[in-house]
Amino acid sequence: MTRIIAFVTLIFLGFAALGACGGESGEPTTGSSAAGSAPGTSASTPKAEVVLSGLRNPSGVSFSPQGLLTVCDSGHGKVIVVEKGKPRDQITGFATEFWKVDKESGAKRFQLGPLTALWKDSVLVVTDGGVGDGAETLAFFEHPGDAATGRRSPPVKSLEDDPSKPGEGNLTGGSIDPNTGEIFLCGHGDDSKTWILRYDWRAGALEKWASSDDNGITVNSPMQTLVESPDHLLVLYSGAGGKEDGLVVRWDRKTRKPLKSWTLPGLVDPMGMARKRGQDQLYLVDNNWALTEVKSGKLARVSLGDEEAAKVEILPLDLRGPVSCAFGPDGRLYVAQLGVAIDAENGEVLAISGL
Ligand SMILES: [Ca+2]
Ligand SMILES: [Ca+2]
Repeated sequence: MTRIIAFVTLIFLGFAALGACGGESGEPTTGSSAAGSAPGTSASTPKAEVVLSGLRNPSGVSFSPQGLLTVCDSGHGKVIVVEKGKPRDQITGFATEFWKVDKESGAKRFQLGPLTALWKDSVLVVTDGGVGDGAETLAFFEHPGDAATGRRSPPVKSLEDDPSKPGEGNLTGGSIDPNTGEIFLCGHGDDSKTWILRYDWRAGALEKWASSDDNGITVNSPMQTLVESPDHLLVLYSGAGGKEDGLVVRWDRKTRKPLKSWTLPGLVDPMGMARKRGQDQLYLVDNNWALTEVKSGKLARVSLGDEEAAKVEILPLDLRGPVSCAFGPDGRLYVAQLGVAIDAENGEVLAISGL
């Protein structure tokens, strides 16, 4: 289990570290310079534009009902909203923690705070990954302000039959059902179970929705949920860091059982998943996780067919440690990525057109 925990943590860190880039001040900036496009690409190939930089280990990206880009600047412990091209601090003051502290040197790595931020109408729902497993909650905000002002859900504690196991943490990869408001999240606490979590508004509780391990899914590190339909939930697993073992699983929302899974040939550590309205295909970002550096990542167009393996088309685009992605109302794919280094102000969000 220790190995699994380490792995999950690595993946998580990679996710959080994604956004650290930017100006010397550490403040987020926006820019319009073209960046990230592979050389020799034509007008028909994807093009990337930097729309937000200066982030420290960024994490989840999403959009408000009004279409405003919403980003977890995780290492800075805040959530940023971009309106008319200008970033503003929406919620600040979240706790942060370092994922790894070297026992010998004391060196700290991967500063993490909020990992997912989603809107339910005018309420911003944020996970506070910067506290310990078993203490993490959802926080609800009706106005901009300090993290302490948010109403909190109860945390998800450890398994009842073994109090020694950690509670659920690293509440990441959230998605929301636009009709019911249900929120699904990936938990990284009890790795012997690898829970998918659900927030039920009526009950006001975050519950252990389904255990991947109990359902025969041995690949670890769920990183992104995606409400596919009233009947189906997709979950992306990135598996072991640096190993080509990622998986997409379609779950039956009524029975809470997996219906089908697909391997992802050519992808190493996929962490972000989005579907463009009106398209059947998925877009996945591959972080290509490593503990010591931020490696080149990939963007892939993925088709889930009848075969065991998904059809994976790698798109010609240079990414650096991508961790999360979401389509905006303008039809572009917004990708949060770590940038050239973790724990630095060089994380950014790219807007990718031509998909
Ligand atoms: Ca945590
Ligand atoms: Ca992997």
